[in-house]
Formats: sequence, C-alpha cells, structure tokens
Amino acid sequence: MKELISIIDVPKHVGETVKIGAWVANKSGKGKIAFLQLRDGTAFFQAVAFKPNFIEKFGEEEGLEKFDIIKHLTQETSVIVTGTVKEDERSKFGYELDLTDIEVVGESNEFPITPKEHGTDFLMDNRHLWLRSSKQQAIMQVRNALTYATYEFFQQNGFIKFDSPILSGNAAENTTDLFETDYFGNPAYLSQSGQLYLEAGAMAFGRVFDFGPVFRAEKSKTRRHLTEFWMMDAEYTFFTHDESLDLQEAYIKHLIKYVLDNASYALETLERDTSLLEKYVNEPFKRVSYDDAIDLLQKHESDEDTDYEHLEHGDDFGSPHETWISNYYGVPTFIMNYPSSFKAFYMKPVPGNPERVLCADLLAPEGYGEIVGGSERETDYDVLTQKIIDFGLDPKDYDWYLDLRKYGSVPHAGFGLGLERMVTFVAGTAHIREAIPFPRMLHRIKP
Ligand code: ATP
Ligand code: AMO
Repeated sequence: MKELISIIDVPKHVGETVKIGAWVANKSGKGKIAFLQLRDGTAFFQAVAFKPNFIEKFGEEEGLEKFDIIKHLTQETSVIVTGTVKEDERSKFGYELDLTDIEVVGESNEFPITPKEHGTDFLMDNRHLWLRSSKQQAIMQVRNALTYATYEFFQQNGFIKFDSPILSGNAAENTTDLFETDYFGNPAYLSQSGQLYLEAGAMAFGRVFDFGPVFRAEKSKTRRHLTEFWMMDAEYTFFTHDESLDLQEAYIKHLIKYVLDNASYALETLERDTSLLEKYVNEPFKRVSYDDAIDLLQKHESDEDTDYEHLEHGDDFGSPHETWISNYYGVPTFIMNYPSSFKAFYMKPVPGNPERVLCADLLAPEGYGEIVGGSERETDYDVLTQKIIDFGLDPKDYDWYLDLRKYGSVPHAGFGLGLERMVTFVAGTAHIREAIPFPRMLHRIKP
C-alpha cells in the first residue's frame, strides 16, 4: 500500500496518524498556533500546528526549529505532513490534521498568483500556475467526471469507440474555419469533426463514438468559442430522428447525474446551484421546432424584458435569441428542423418540407447556449452528390464518403457535443477558457 494518502481520502482515516504530500495554498495564525491550507489536487484541507506539541515531541531546540519552519512556509512550497485526522466542523472540509511533523520537499519563492484579485490576461499568461487554484481544480474535476461518464454511457449503450483521424487530405464540413498544415509537401487539414469518418464506422459497427480534440480556425472572440476543443461525436444506424433525440437526452442526463453523484465536492467549491442540475436530470427536455421558436420570439419581441433583434422565418439565431429561448423553458431545449440554408450539406430534409432539415441543436438553460448539434444524415447517393455540388464543394473530395451510400445505405443519425461547453454549463462558470487546461483562442496559444 502507498504510504502517503490523498486529501480526498482523509475522512476514511479519522483518529489515525497519516502522511500527506501536498502544497501550501495559504497560511494563517499567530503566536503558538499556525494553520496551513494544503492542497494536493484531490481537495483542499487544513492542518493545524501547536507550538507546545512540537516542543513536547521534539524537545525545545528541534521543536522550535520545526515550528519556525511552519511559520515561515511560503505559498506553493511542497511538503510532506504527518498528523492525526480529526473531525472539525469549523473547517470547510469538515476535517483537520493535527500536525505532528513536517518535511519541506520543494521551496517556492514569490508565487505570482496570490489570494488577491488578478486580471484575466495575467491569469491566462500564468495558466500553468493558475491551474492550482481551488476553482480551476474544481472545474477540471468536473471535466474529468464528464469524460469518464461519456465512456460509461456509450459502453452501456452498445457503442464502439472508433477513433477518427486528426489529419485529413480534404475539408470535412466546410472550408471557412480550417487549419491547414504541410503534409510532406501537400496540404492537409486538422479535423473539425470526426463525423464523416464515424459514418463509415457506423456502417461497419452499427453504433460508434469518438472523443478527441478538433480544431476550428474561428475568428470569434466569444465566451463560447475555442480554436481547439474536445468533441464527443456519436453516429448510429437505424435510429429515427425522435429516437436520436431520446438518446441525446439520455446522454446529457447521464452526464449531469454522474457529476452530481461523483463530483459533489467540486460543485460545492464552484457554488453551483445543484437544485437546477437535479431539475435537468429529472424533467424532460423541451423539443421545439425552429419555426415555432421563431413564432415565439416574434410574439415576445416587444416584451419589456427582451432585448433581441426581430427575426424572420429563415433567419439564423444569434446568441441573444438562444439565451432567451433556453431561459424561457428553464430546461435544456432542442431546437429542431432548421432551414437547410445555414446547416451542413449532409443533413436529410424534413419529409414534405425540403427547406428544413432533420436536425437539432440542444440549447442549455441559464444562458449557456448551444452544447450539442446533431442530425439525421442524407442516405441517397444522388441527392447527397447534388447537395455537395450545391454547397460549392467538389464531389471528388467526398468519393469515399459517397461510397457509404452505394453499398447498403441505411438511415442513420449522429450528434456532437463540445466537452468544454458542457463543462462550462455543468460547472456554472462564465467563460469557456477555464474549461480546458490550456485554452487555444484567437489571440492565445501560450502557455
Ligand atoms: P457555434 O454554433 O457555437 O459556433 P456551430 O459550429 O454550430 O457552433 P454556428 O451555428 O455558426 O456554429 O453558430 C451558432 C451560434 O454560435 C450562434 O447562434 C451564436 O450564438 C454563436 N456565435 C457564433 N459566432 C459568434 C460570434 N462571433 N459572436 C457571438 N456569438 C457567436
Ligand atoms: P457542430 O459544428 O454544431 O456540429 O459542433 C458540435 C458541438 O461542438 C461544440 N463547438 C464548440 N466548442 C467550443 N469552441 C468552438 N469553437 C465550438 N464549435 C462547436 C458545440 C457544438 O454543439 N459534425 C457535427 C456534429 C454531428 O452532427 O454529429 C458538428 O461538428 O458544443
């Protein structure tokens, strides 16, 4: 067994003497007593040192020396502490360590991120150190829980993990936000979504999912866009559009429930309103067609508390519209059947209404906006070829993708979830840049 325990396991050791490897996040106290706020990445925890106890244990000289070391510890010094675990209601964590010994492992001088307020640019420049703060750690715990829960959900539902390539010789969905790179003298592009490859996977395995980084040369400077983000993409055969939405709803509920059950400490640190998260798990999501959503927006556009622009049928939503709709329903809401004019070429038209496609975006409530995009895919070879041409793309670039419609084409659907948008929503944080360890954005690629 490992000699050192993690802080998160402290409650299992009440009354025992334990050893913990940690960093000093903060320090307080005066005279005979010193309080150390310790962190080890699993949780934050307080250790208390009494001078008389040190003198009693180590004798006058060594005891005073040890206590002096504790009093002069600086922020982010790494230490190994020994002590007895006590329950203590006054401590935020509910437990405390009665310190009996300490060993300094690595010194730390003038750690730049102090407990006072810092500007965003400063924090982003020091992202490698900012990650040590309690809030950033809690966000990463939520991210970790969502990742784990994703694998769990898809394994339980008969999906195969099917890894799509990151480098590709041609554009996938559109050509506007591609990162180009050199591939032995020829151009190659970083993946924007694994979807087209996953469709090939679905024709081989029935149900597949992919979970990895994707890249979009987005010039948007919003609180919801990154240029590199993690996408969970799933593709499945013989699902109707409604069944596809059922699957997406079950997945999102599974994710939220998993975080509530397994990352409650992180949610508490983030002061997330968990009653809202519980509501999203327990209540059905709303399903509204794009045209009904436009009618609703038009009906409420002159209300006192609305501030979005007028939209006609056929117009795309902006962030204020999405925010208003998701707040109106108060639960995650699917907006279905958008106009084909601003959606991707591979979506299947709504039967009897070729202007609209069988797709849905899931809008998260509380103003978080779109977290999932998905659709039923066009299955007909000729229709798909024509759509590729109509979208200004070259069918030659899609020859292998079109093959999927030549050899036993079947109805299939899929969706993509942006992990960082889900993290931002579940953690209840304001900006997507905190949802990934090292964010890549329009003006930021370091550290
Ligand atoms: P996202 O949707 O968020 O970019 P997507 O790939 O589905 O992902 P779009 O459908 O083009 O992209 O954009 C949908 C929404 O993203 C918009 O309705 C808007 O809310 C938001 N959005 C995109 N670009 C910007 C921007 N530059 N500023 C503010 N919001 C934006
Ligand atoms: P879409 O383009 O809607 O769909 O993307 C799917 C999801 O990815 C997230 N997302 C982003 N997250 C952070 N930064 C960005 N710049 C960004 N852009 C998108 C959102 C979005 O809902 N192939 C389809 C999916 C499918 O139909 O299977 C696709 O890529 O959460």
